[in-house]
Amino acid sequence: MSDNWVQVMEEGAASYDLPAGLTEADLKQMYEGMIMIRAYDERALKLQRSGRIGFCVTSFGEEATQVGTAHALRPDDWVFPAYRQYGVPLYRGASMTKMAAHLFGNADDSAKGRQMPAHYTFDEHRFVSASSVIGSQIIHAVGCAMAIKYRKSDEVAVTYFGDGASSANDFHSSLNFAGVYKPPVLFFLVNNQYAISLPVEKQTGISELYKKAEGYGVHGIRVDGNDVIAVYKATREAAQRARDGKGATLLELFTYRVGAHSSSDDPTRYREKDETAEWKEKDPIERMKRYLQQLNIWTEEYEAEVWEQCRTKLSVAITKAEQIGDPPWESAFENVYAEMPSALEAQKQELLDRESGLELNNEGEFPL
Ligand SMILES: Cc1ncc(C[n+]2csc(CCOP(=O)(O)OP(=O)(O)O)c2C)c(N)n1
Repeated sequence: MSDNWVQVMEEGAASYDLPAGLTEADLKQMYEGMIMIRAYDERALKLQRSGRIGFCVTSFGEEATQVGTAHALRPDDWVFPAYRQYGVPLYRGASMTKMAAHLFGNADDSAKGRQMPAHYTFDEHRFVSASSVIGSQIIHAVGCAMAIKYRKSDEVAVTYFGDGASSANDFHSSLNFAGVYKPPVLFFLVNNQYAISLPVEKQTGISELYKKAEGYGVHGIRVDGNDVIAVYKATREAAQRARDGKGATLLELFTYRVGAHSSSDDPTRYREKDETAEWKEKDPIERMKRYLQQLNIWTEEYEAEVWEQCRTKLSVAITKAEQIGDPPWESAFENVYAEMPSALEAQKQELLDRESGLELNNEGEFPL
């Protein structure tokens, strides 16, 4: 394996010195964080399959890429995610009620029901609205990092995107810019080996994606993305480099998308069961569990309690979110102008007037 490969935990259960600064409490926190994401995904998928929400995205098997990075960052670092990193605000302590509000797109949703479901945004956690336009968030992160640099602050901006996005124009422009100006930005290339149904080898000519960094003068490393401690260690070092003014790092977090692309996808139509089964064996949560067992800080009771707490938290938040109801129509007019232009004010008034005496019809007239 090349010098650029970062792994801490062996897939079995070997013993290693913990990276500097990590305590047993940190290990447990990361373990519990991964279980929270797993429980969240299981519940979201059930809600979608039972018709209570319209759509969701899951990240089965990719929990370590979110928790390992989040644990290494500071709360004031800026996050520009794709749609599969909701585990990061969860880990930063986002309210579960707000998370659930977004699943339902209800009046309490921070995006007010205007974003796609599963595209969370949290101002208070510096978690910028998730981008569905593949790769567009990479440029935003570089812009944010330039602002940090101009202000001579020591925050970092980080962005997450997939293997598919590493073939998008925005990826190349961003890396080029970062190579020249050296802003404090981390590029988390989450290589889960698929862009929906397209396997990585069919969409890019290079198999080790971190090598794309070198062409732009950016430092690149490959990390075992199912090893939460390795992800933490690599992120911490890259963030320190960025804070020290040494510029960007591209971290290829090598993992596998065990679940479907989204609730609208059926991966059995384009990949072999054996392949998925093989990666299930490399489950990041199981791997961490073996590590905790080896350190004698894991018990059956602890495990059961963590799951119970996560599921209860979810149940409470979902019950509440389901009762809240849709955002009011007039909220669609908010948050664009500080002072609403008169033409828009008139449209808003017209909509409200019509709503009051309106019988809904199905003949194509707004509102349907
Ligand atoms: C610019 C753009 N092109 C195409 C799409 C359709 N699309 C949605 S998800 C996706 C695959 C992205 O794959 P990857 O970047 O590897 O991320 P992953 O979903 O595997 O996490 C595509 C092509 C889109 N949303 N935006």
